Amino acid sequence: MSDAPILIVGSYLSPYVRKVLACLHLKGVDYEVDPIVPFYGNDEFTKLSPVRRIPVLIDGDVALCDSTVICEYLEERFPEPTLYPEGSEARARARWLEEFADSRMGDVFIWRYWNELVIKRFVWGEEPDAATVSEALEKEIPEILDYLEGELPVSGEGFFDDVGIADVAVTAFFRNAEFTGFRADSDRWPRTAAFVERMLGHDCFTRLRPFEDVSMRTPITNHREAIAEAGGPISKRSFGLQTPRRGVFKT
Ligand SMILES: N[C@@H](CCC(=O)N[C@@H](CS)C(=O)NCC(=O)O)C(=O)O
Repeated sequence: MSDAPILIVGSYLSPYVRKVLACLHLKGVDYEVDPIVPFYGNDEFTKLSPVRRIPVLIDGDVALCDSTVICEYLEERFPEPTLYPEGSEARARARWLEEFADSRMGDVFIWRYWNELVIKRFVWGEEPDAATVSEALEKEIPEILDYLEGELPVSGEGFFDDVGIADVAVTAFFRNAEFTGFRADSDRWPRTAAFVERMLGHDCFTRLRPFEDVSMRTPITNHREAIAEAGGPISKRSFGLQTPRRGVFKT
């Protein structure tokens, strides 16, 4: 196994990258980041990530795509502290909550809401579609929050005894929501609102905030320099280009 630090390829603004970086922090593992927005990936990036999605992990000769695959690899490579609760039933439930976050929250928070308000404007120079944004805000996001409210045990507490994969995977999407001005209403979803507030205040997320903030206010092609200047662990190696191209999923 190589001694070089683990490299994570992907922007600090991606909830899937955030999930992986938070897990690396929970495990106390050092890493470097190549903070590319996926649409700006070069041909080498396509070889690593055939669907041109971030995050990608490079650990010596190992290269992996998909945040779930990466977090499971991290769990096996660095078993302590574990990201999963004890017992097969609880572990299966944690995996389901992670899957719900990655798929349904990803579809709504990122591909419906964030895509309209941020990606369309800042990557492609297009205007958002107001109907898609209001459907996300009025119907799709509330349905997700109703579900989470029913799954969280008590106001402010996490899904299991210790902070782990389910808490991290779910919370990662609320940081993107925060950037667009959305917060869960604490009267309507008290458990979820308190959980998100507590989790976003956890070290594993707060340490990422300065680099996320810099990424939000800097033109995409200058992210790497701006984050390095803010003290981020930026890699020498980059898989980025100066111009975007559409990914496989045609957003
Ligand atoms: N299931 C994947 C989803 C990753 C994903 O959708 N990443 C987004 C960034 S937030 C991406 O790379 N999108 C580019 C595209 O789909 O073209 C994971 O868990 O890593």
